[in-house]
Amino acid sequence: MQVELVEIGLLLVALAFILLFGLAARKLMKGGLGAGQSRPALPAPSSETEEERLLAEEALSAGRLSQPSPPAEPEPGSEADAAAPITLEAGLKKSRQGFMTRINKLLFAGRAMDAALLDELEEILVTADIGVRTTEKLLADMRASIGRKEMDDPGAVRERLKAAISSLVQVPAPAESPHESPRVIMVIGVNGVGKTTTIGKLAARFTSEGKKVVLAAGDTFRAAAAEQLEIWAERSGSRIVRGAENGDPASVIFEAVQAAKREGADICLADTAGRLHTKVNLMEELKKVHRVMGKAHPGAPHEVLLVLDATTGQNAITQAKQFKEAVDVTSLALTKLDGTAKGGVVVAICEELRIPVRYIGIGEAAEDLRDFDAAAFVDALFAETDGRDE
Ligand SMILES: Nc1nc2c(ncn2[C@@H]2O[C@H](COP(=O)(O)OP(=O)(O)OP(=O)(O)O)[C@@H](O)[C@H]2O)c(=O)[nH]1
Ligand SMILES: [Mg+2]
Repeated sequence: MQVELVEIGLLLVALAFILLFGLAARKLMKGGLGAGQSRPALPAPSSETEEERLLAEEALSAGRLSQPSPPAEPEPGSEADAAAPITLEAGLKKSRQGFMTRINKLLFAGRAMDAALLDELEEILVTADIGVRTTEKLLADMRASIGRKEMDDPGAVRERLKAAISSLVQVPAPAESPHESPRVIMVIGVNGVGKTTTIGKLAARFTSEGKKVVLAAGDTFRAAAAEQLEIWAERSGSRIVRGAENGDPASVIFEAVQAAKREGADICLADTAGRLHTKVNLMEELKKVHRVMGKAHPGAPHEVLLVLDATTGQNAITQAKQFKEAVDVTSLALTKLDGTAKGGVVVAICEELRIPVRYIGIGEAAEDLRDFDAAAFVDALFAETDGRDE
């Protein structure tokens, strides 16, 4: 009896084994994987039917579907959307919220366009860093151009204000004088305004246009400064010329301009240490750097780009005036406009300094440096966002 039970047990084990073996063999024949094997995950099944898939395969092999379909537009607010370059309208959101929203509320409140309302308008413009002088000029321009009937139409007053601001921010840039390559651009400004970042962004732009760029690490004051520039050089594929820490900035820049010349570069961007516009000795050093560049390459620097931080408001104007006394500032870059509600400072800068704003910074990434286009800037400032700014 015991022997019989053992025989039945063995028989059952053998049957189970045969069954398992059969199942495994079937799976293998269908293309399944054996133990220990791995294979990349298969694409998720699409919703297409077998017939549609065959038709698509046929079309592909016939060359009819050779172009991949364009990537879908990112969902607003999605991760992919966040990676997209910021638009000018988005970059100026804080300024719109800061003063355009207030202006709209004032103009469209159904009040009479009387002296009291104009006083309030004046106050909003002054606090948006347009400044007292520029605001007075703006309002005078508006009053001179607006008709009596238009005065009662808030939409018309808004348009007049937009036109008056537009005409103030148009500062024509002088034509570039012809010169031998490389074009040397000296970048100056007080501490932390965004000089090195602006150079990095410009280097990225120029190299993407196929230009050969040399960066001069003229900020020998801080070791981290050259390292920061080195990162931008790597990122943009530019060459960098560095000197010793605490070395003479003029000699590093001289060497860089000569290297750029020797190597047939198109552009040489020279970084300088941040300096307070009130420090006489530092402004003297800037004059020396400027002179030395001309010795390395006649006509250099071809452009002196003063970087101003928009968040510093009216102080930016004082800085510009003092830098201009030391060296001939030819153009301005206005950074961090994305971080201020007082973008009105652009209007004051254009009106008071009459130096062309060439670039504006609306973020920290390489693509967040934009050419300053007066019309596009005013359009973005006055953009009607249907409550999106609220
Ligand atoms: N949000 C924003 N940040 C900016 C912009 N431009 C520069 N920055 C940031 O401002 C900070 C200072 O920038 P830097 O380029 O180091 O300034 P710098 O003028 O070279 O500073 P120093 O060399 O110390 O005088 C960095 O954190 C930058 O990322 C801009 O347009 N928008
Ligand atoms: Mg710097």
